[in-house]
Amino acid sequence: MDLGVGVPQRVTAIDSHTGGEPTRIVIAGGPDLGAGSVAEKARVFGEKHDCFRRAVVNEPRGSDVLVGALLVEPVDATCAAGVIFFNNVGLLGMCGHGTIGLVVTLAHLGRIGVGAHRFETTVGVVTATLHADGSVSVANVDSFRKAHAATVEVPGIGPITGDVAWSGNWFFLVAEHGQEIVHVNAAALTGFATRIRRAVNAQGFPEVDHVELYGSPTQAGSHSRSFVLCPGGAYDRSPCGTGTSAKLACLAADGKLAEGAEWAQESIIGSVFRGSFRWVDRARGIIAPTITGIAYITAETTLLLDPADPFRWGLT
Ligand code: PYC
Repeated sequence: MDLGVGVPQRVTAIDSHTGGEPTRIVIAGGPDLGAGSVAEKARVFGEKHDCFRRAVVNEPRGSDVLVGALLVEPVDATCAAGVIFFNNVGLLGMCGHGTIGLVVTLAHLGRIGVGAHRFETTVGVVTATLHADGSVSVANVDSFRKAHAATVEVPGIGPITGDVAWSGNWFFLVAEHGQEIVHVNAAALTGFATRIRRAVNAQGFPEVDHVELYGSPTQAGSHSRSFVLCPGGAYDRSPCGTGTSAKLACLAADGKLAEGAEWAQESIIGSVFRGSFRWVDRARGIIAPTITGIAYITAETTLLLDPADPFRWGLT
């Protein structure tokens, strides 16, 4: 129906989910971010095209849990693509579940096949391998623990002790929290972790944007189960690729997991990522983590941004 009020901008995207956590990959119709590295393009995206981010992942087209990814030209010619990850409140450095979704999306489009592929992200190059069984292993950026057993005073909760780690995003990882890591508790866990993050940010670690509460697994063969609070207040339905990488960095630093040994991390809904690490610099506690998971395509879609729609750029 042509109401004669203007031509909608068309944005082509592929939706997938990785262990229950959704990703929307924009493959055409995104803004021109100029030349430069993916980090430079991400800066332009954040400064000049934040409305596009909102339009793709926020309501009414998306939701708080949706992670978006914009395919861009890499400057590194060895890379299959450049990718900028984003969510309901801003840009993400790296995204493990999103990279698994990216690989499955590019395979679905016939652009890549089984084998190893390099991707330029905002925080460095990662290598993702599509296996013949459809699973994907992501060799994430170098990861490390920045602070061990940091205690913060959380108003209404009391002292909480955790580790701060980098794995493409910043995490505060907590073992002693007294919470049951079960899906029916998601709302309470979200509130609990949000209060912890506020205290962590105010008390020495302003960079932390993800909080990971972990505990005992519920499935045979798993080593841990976790709840991960994401920057915009949603919780990760997957075990979180960068969150599992951060966990591996802490296990490595504590000598609790040997180089090359497998770690199976369950999410709050029971999906599992398998991880392992290789030492990059043992003396400085820097590891190269690899995370394996599987993603499924859920939609091939064209988003329409109608100039007449007062909410075409999404809700803030
Ligand atoms: O898998 O790394 C991840 C991730 C980050 C935020 C949501 N998922």
